[in-house]
Amino acid sequence: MPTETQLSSADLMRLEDTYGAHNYHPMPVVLARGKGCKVWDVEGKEYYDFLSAYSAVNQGHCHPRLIEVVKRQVETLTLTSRAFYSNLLGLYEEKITKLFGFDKVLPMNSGAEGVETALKLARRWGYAKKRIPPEKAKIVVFDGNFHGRTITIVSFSTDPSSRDGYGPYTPGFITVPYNNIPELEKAMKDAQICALLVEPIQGEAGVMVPDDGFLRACRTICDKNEALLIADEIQTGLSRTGKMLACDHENVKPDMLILGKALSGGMYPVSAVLADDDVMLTIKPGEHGSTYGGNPLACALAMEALDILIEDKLAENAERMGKVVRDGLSAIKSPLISTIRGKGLLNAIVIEPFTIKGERKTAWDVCVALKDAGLLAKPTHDHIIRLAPPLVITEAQVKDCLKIIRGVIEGFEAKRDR
Ligand code: IF1
Repeated sequence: MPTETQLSSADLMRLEDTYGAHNYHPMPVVLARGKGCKVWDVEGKEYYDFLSAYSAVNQGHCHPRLIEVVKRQVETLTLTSRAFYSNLLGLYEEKITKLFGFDKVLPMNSGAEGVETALKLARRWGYAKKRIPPEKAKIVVFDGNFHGRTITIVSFSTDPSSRDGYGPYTPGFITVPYNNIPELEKAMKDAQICALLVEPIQGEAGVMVPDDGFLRACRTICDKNEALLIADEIQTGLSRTGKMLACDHENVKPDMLILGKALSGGMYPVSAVLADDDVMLTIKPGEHGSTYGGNPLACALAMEALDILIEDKLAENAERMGKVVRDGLSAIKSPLISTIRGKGLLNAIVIEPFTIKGERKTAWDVCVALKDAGLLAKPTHDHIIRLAPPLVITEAQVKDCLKIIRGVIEGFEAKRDR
């Protein structure tokens, strides 16, 4: 049996295809190493990572400070379960609640678990505090949403590829068009609504940036209708959009804040739901939890990951470098790029479908060409390419990446059918 180092990318892709579930269609690249904004494949080819594991490695791949924390903690104490107290959980809880301005935090693992936790808290609050009749609580969500892949979460997805074939579905969700305040205003009047769940920018939908004032309007409408505003900042949070939270662009304070992904800097699944006592204490001991939730390794990592964001001023860098990215993309002036949008270092380009020798080309083909040119990105839907490098990227690296993108776009421009 060849050793790991002797297996080629092709060998390893074949292994995944033979022995792994086919629940993904990855780009044809096999990564073996990462550092900062760079990753290397099995053959040693170097790439810029412009996906950042969907904003989980905001601090950059294998950040030295996070490696140190893992090394130290993994030899000390990794998991106690919540049957016992641990020496790091209280310190982490104090740090994160003071940082984001909430009374308490409920620590979980994956983002989806964080979202499920927030949905449970919202319903509990609806019954305990808003006096919604039992089993009648409703939660408003937006079309185009992506909040994870559990059955309850896909129950309110409007994306057939996420939702179809998983029924029967969890009831109690109302969908309104994203970025549509009049429709939201109407829907929220229902007295049985306990909460509104919103992504400040819809990542998976294609980096859909709502109008200025949209989040502020969500806040106002929730206040007017005695409903909780839940912000899913799993992808937009933790400096990605140029502020610590995307909600900060409009000075909006949600009633519940959900974090994940970069909360551990790409080292380990760590998520969190933050809320004030009025909401958080509606769940009593033994009524919710998770084996790994708030474990010492997760706490140590999350505290360091938050410090890195602040001390390395990654939100400020994301703001500055995001402008360089969008200006550079606008300067490419190709009919292949119909739209450029985003905030901070969460950006996307929309590719106009085109043909070469009569063969239809999509964003996937552009991403394969970008890969061959040394930049990794992945399309969301057929025609949108998300561009989200680690927030540690330098201006020189951004300029380097813009050159790569320009070269690929101009290459297709020269070959496409007129
Ligand atoms: C996959 C998408 C992005 C999220 C928001 C909750 C979660 C996510 C706003 C759930 C997770 C991930 C899931 C991952 C790919 C990626 C993704 F393409 F699926 F939709 F980023 F846009 N809220 N997003 O973005 O967090 O349970 O995954 O930790 O499923 O392939 P999770």
